[in-house]
Amino acid sequence: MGLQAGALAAGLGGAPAQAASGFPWQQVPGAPVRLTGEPSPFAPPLRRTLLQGYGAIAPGTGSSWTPLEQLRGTITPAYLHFERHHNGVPAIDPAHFNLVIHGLVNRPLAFDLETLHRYPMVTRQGFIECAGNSLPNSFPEPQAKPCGLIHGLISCSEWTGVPLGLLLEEAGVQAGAQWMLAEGADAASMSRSIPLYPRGDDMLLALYQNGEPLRPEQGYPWRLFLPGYEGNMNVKWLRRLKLSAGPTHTRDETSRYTDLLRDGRAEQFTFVMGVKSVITRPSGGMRLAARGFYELSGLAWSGSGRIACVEVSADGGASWTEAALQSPAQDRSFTLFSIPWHWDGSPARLQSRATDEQGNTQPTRAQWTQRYAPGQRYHYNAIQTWALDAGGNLSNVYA
Ligand SMILES: Nc1nc2c(c(=O)[nH]1)N[C@H]1C(S)=C(S)[C@@H](COP(=O)(O)O)O[C@H]1N2
Ligand SMILES: [Mo]
Repeated sequence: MGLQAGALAAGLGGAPAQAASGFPWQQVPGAPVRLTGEPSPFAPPLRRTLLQGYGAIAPGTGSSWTPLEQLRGTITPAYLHFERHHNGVPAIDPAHFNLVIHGLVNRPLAFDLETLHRYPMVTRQGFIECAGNSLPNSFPEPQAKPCGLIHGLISCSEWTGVPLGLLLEEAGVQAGAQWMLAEGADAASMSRSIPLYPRGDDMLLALYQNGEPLRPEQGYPWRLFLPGYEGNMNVKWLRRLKLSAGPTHTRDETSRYTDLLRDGRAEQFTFVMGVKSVITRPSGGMRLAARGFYELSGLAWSGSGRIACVEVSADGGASWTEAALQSPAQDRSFTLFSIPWHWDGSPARLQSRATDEQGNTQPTRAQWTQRYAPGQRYHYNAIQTWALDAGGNLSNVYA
């Protein structure tokens, strides 16, 4: 499906006069330096889209979705990182806040911000994805939504913080402790049980996101960052970790996030997010102005490791071609892929299919729905199909 771009720019035409005289901005000094940067007023404004399921009754309970199709890169700017709050964003002053580690430990400890800053920190890139991401595609009928409103409950950042293992070691984890309860200091007291093994070494108490202190909506002054694990476990505004022998079975992990299977059983504790990819450009709601050259590009990620390969299809999965990975594939992070394509003006069905280094491959929608009971909403990672009609319009369809 490869093709050279060639001759997409306009010819010089009436422009020679300008080429000689220059642009008006070259005639006067530019604006002064300023304390903080802002996007250009001439660039299209970038916004998250809000979903507030309970309306004015509980405006803090809901989500905001990252406009994936308007961004291009592996790092989500902090002001566009998706949000998911179960009862609003608390305004925490770290002067009156600490993190307690207790339960099955030799020495219960409390850490404040100043103390935490004395510990060595590590930096790593990684995504956070809500278990409910892509949920609109689990509905029986395809929703006419843009990419970011289907798949935008994921964002990827560079996180910096204290390895949790250091703090746990200091408290002295007792032999019988296999799990810990993590509780947030928000009005939801959001709580999850987290196994200490086998991934304990990866866990981070994150204090910085993309180089700046966490923003309130991302958990200021600190949050858990558990690479590859479902978003909900990345507890924000963390107030305590209680070491325990087994899981606590909190409301947040029994009322939600379990997966109902076809045979009537339910799977609990699906921690690792599946392998997934989506073509962000072009995608649903966009329009191709003319036939000819296009670059199909998008994002791939997996909770199990690095992305090994992304294939793209323009015929609804009948044939596949391997896309180029545009960024070094990082462990449990966004990976960019792209592939050149020539649109001949006929209807097409654009798909991408990611495979990770563990050999996990994205299922088709039929495979995914066959595994789960009707009404299953969480952990949707099936292949996305964008239908392109002869008029150049793209929309979300089920293949
Ligand atoms: N304390 C607390 N932690 C929380 C939540 C919450 O409501 N309260 N939401 C969880 C959910 S469901 C997700 S998907 C992620 C979202 O993180 P973000 O808002 O930084 O994108 O945070 C998790 N941590
Ligand atoms: Mo979530």
